[in-house]
Amino acid sequence: MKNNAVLQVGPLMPIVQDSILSDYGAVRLPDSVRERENFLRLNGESFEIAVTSGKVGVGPELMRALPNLRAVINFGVGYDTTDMAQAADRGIAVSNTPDVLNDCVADTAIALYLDVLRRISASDRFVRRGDWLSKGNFPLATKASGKRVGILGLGRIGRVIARRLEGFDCDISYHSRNPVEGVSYRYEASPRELAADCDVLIVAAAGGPDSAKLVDVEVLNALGPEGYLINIARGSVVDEEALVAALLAGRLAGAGLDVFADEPKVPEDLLALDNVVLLPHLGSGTHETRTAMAELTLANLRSFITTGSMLTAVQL
Ligand code: 8YV
Repeated sequence: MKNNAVLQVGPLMPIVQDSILSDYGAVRLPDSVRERENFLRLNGESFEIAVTSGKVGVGPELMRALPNLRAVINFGVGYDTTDMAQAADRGIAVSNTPDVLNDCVADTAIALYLDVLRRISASDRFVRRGDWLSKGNFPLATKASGKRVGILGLGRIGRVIARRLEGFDCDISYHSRNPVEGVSYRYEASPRELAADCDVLIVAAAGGPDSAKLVDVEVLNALGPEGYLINIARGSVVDEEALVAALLAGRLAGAGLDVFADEPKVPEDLLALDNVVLLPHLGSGTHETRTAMAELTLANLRSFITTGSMLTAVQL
């Protein structure tokens, strides 16, 4: 590998950033659009490897400006911000950080599930406002145990969520592109059928063009005014406008959202709703898991540089 062949795209955890700088002399892509254009015109040809995060990725234009790119090393399991079609066309390898975050993302889904149904955050606000003193008892919530839960996307994370929900005696169904072998959960043929047959719909499908707005107005209507939506996957999987409209009109009982269509922007209308729990995309955000993700990111980089292959390459 030549000098200056590793490009850092976007902010990374300090341990990743420090290590790619000290071990491989990585250069950081400027953040400002003008500086970036100039930088890429002068240096674009020298980079063979981009290290990035799921939040930023290597989009179509940047990828085109890196004609000798051979690998994208992605911090995060989701790689929907990277132009996978172009990567496949050009034979650019892409790695991600699967499995090490399953527990924490699944825990986040369960936290949202319990919070939205039992109204934990809303009741915390109730106590802080002094309403317990002035208004008396907090209104009754919805039982969380024993519910019918539909999981959209029974992949690595979806399966861990399902396992956790077994402990709550839930009746679990799912929809994925294909039925998953070796699971006892009920398969539903479409997102709409899944939504029609459950009390709580949990979105755990990967983002990207194939899953864009999979949860649309029809799916939300099928979930109905007694139904709850939880999304720990990507904002793009849900038609956010339709979701906000359904919540405002009472056509949905509530929602727990860790992800949004245009992060870090959250639709203004949601801020005033007490039946919605809003998290700042923290699914994998624990010291333990982020450290494991950082280690896997660096291991993929090391492996690509020394052997030409990655430990956890994405199938192109
Ligand atoms: C990360 C995530 O916060 O792994 C993912 O796909 O969404 C989160 O774990 C994010 O990707 C880090 O950039």
